[in-house]
Amino acid sequence: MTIDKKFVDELAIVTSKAALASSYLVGKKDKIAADKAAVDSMRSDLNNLDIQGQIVIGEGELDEAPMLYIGEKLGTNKGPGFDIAVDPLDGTNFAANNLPGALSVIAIAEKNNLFKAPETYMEKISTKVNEKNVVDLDYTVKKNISNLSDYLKKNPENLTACILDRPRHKEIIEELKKLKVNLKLITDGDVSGALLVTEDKYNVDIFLGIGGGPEGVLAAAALDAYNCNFQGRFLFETDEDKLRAGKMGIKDLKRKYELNEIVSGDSIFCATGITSGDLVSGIKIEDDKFISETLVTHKSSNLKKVLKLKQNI
Ligand code: VTB
Repeated sequence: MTIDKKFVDELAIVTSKAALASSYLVGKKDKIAADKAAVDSMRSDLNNLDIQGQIVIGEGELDEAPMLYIGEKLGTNKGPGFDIAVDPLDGTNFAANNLPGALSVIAIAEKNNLFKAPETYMEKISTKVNEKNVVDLDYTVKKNISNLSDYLKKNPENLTACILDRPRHKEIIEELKKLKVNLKLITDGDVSGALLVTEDKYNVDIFLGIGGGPEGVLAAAALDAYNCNFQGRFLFETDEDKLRAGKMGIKDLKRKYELNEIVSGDSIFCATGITSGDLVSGIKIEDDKFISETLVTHKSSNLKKVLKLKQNI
């Protein structure tokens, strides 16, 4: 089964309108308000689609998030059944502080084809090399860089690694520096970071490190359409995390997941720019219209493009 292509346009409109809603709060130093605007818009628009949707990656669980919580059913209850992953505002700090890279993101797959992940950290790795045993989450940084360098026939000093700039990555960053690999350090927004391996124009060869699990699942959907490699391992640290994981049916808490264990079958991914960033430009308002740019992918039709829309406000 494949997902009808019409949903690409419908979902791009959903993320565009969520991005517009959030764009009014850009630079207002209020992360919560900027997020809420995107959440409210996304929820009401998803509810108007003829789908039987269910949130598998959302704003948290029912007890902590009143809207777009994991398990929430969305749509008119007519039409195909979808698993839905949302990050209505990826990069809340970017939006609050008017910095580049805030996105509104959705991914969908056919029912039971998206990994149901609790909100925890995830150790991740992505590259455009989709060959087994070149880059692997279980290898050392040194081995991954050496393999990647051999495979791409590029010296380590000509490779670039993207990683969240966090104290927890001190050792990885030190090792990359020792290997003379160029760094692209990002302060937030690791959906976008993981996607920088998809095209040569971004000049990123490998994305690695620990970021949000939900962001990992979202990125995996787009990386699948680009035929890139992705592996992730959820990190369940607290007893509460472990309990939640158990409730969600995760038995092996240390398991390394391959991309197609996270997203399988057909999928659609849409990421609209709120502020301009590496992937897409932010919302622009012209008179009573707004212009949005959305990175869209649809696996079965091999669609990967930036969709520019001009819509009435
Ligand atoms: C990343 C990033 C997000 O969280 O997943 C990061 O993509 C990981 O958490 O934009 P820490 O900030 O705790 O390192 C965000 O920064 C915010 O959700």
